[in-house]
Amino acid sequence: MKIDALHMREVNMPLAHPFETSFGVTTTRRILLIEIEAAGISAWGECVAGEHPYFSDEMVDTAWHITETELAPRLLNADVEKGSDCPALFEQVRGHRMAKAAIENAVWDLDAQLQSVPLAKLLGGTRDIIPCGVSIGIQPTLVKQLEKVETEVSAGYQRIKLKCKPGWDEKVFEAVRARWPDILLSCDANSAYRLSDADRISTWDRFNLLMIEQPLWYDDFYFHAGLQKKLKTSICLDECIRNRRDAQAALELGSGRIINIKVGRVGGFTEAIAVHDVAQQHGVPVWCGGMLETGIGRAHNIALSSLPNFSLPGDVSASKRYWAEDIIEPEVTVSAKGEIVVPTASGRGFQVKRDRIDSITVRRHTCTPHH
Ligand code: OSB
Ligand code: MG
Repeated sequence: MKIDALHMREVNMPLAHPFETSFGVTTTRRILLIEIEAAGISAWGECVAGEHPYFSDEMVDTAWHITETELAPRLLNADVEKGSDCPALFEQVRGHRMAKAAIENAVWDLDAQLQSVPLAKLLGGTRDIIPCGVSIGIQPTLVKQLEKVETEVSAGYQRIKLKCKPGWDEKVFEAVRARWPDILLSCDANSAYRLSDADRISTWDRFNLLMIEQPLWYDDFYFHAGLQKKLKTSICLDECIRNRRDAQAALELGSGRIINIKVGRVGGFTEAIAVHDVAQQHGVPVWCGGMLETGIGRAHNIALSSLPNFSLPGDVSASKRYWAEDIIEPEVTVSAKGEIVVPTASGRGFQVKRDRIDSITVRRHTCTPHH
């Protein structure tokens, strides 16, 4: 495929509600979007790097720099046929997986459109509908936290995940379980605990959580194995799984029994599918994580979630939970049963609202091939 241009743009979008995790509060998202133009078609990718290097070592500005100076030139001066050609093209550049993923995913989107197949099918998806959960941020008060859970349980979401940190954990789980003894409930610590907390964490078995997500250091899966041995509750790995080798090593070590796959965190759809396959070979279920994406990243997450081993509800929820107005149409909606229908139209299956994107764009840059 001959790529005519790669357009980078940064959009700024205020979240409908601030989102607090153990590493900080987000009120407005700064998001790098990638648009690839080829054969008169326009394909999109979203970079999930955050405003600060707090979740991972990437952030919007490093992704912008690496995209402009390293990745876009490699893409534009190569002859890629499909998304899975991208990892080899970008191999010389170490790390920067979220920046790489945004481009690779746009190439998959392009390929799906050129072949007139749904992106989900191109990725190997088999599900027509996907089960959805929500990730609820840390709230200012316990009363507000319970109100949020009430809202999402009533909306039909199939799994509730509570963000937690030392000082905002047991009392919250206790209160939520007292009111909803039977819901599928999990927590996500985003690396806020240390080995000295292990005994206390092991008492959380009494809350019957589906999983405890990334309790220890963001770059560790060795010490997580020791913690998992002390728990009845499954550990779910997020931050520490960067690629299929990490997944294999972590599962061989017994570091967790569930993996959260974020396509940006592992560097693109090719690696995300590989992690999915490794987990499946180990009999370990996966689910699709979220990074407060716009509709473009969300559409890609829906397509990925249609793969067979995405058997647990993901953090893929409705557009309106995040944005007053999304940048795609139709917006992503979730049924009263907590399900999203996987689109059957060609490509990502959601139209991009270009006027809306233009109106929130704060910087742009176009890269073209050398002649
Ligand atoms: O750890 O899953 C996480 C958001 C930003 C950074 C990290 C995480 C999250 C979420 C939100 O949990 C998931 C969503 O997009 O709804
Ligand atoms: Mg997480």
